Amino acid sequence: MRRNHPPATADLAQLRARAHAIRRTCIELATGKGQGYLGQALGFADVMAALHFHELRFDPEDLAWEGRDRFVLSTGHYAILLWATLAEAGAIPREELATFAMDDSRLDMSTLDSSPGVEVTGGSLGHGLPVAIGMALGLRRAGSDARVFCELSDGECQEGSTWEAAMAAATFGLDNLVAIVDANGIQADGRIVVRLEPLADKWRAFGFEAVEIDGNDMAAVVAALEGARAADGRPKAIVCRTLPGKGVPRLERREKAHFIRVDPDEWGAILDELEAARA
Ligand SMILES: Cc1ncc(C[n+]2csc(CCOP(=O)(O)OP(=O)(O)O)c2C)c(N)n1
Repeated sequence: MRRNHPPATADLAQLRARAHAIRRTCIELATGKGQGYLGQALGFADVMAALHFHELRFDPEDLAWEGRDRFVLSTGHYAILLWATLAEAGAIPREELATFAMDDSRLDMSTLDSSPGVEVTGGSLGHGLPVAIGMALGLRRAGSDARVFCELSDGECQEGSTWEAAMAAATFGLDNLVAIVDANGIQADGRIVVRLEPLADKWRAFGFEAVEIDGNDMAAVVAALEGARAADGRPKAIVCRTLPGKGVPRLERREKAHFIRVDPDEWGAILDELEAARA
């Protein structure tokens, strides 16, 4: 049985509207807390919208449904984006968003194993892909046709564990695995410090079928996800170039966008800019 089966053709306007709503929720969550990992959330929102509302097979009413595709959010600090996406899908009640980052909330600043929709916690970077490979292998051995989508960051592409895992994925011929890299060009303290380029070629050299796209171009994101469906014995990688702060001009211009703190009265202007930029 397939629940939430992806539609045959993508409605790009609808997916863009989803991405906008997700961005809006991210800003509202950060506003409530007064700070947050908002830059990368806004940058990766288009990919999350396309993934959850076009590609991923899952049941918003039963996130633990066994036949689901697995989504591994390797960067646990992107949690705000996952909560916003799952709320948009109806998998998290909107009222619960008010508990964001509070003591005992399921919706923390980073993912917890008790959080909804979290396959594996991602606070310690560099572990998402290795775990995703175990999942993909396990699913295949169990005879499941479910796939595994693993988000990871360009910062994590500086970690050896990522490349060890990549080698294993190719060795096992895991064509049920899609690595989605958020190549946003930043890490904790500003620009990426270790040279990663040519990033897509590196994935190819490790045995992946890799494409590089503008991760803020909805048509390109959808095409890349659809292109990654081929059951050709090769794991897939989608390198998404994204813009931190996307959709809010004053945040797009920020040099340091890893963790956003603004004056309390600036949050309203940030939301206004999001709406104005879309109009
Ligand atoms: C193994 C590990 N080392 C360091 C950290 C601390 N840390 C948290 S976020 C972050 C930035 C990493 O950059 P990237 O993953 O590219 O994320 P982005 O800046 O795009 O959010 C770091 C170093 C961590 N969480 N885990």
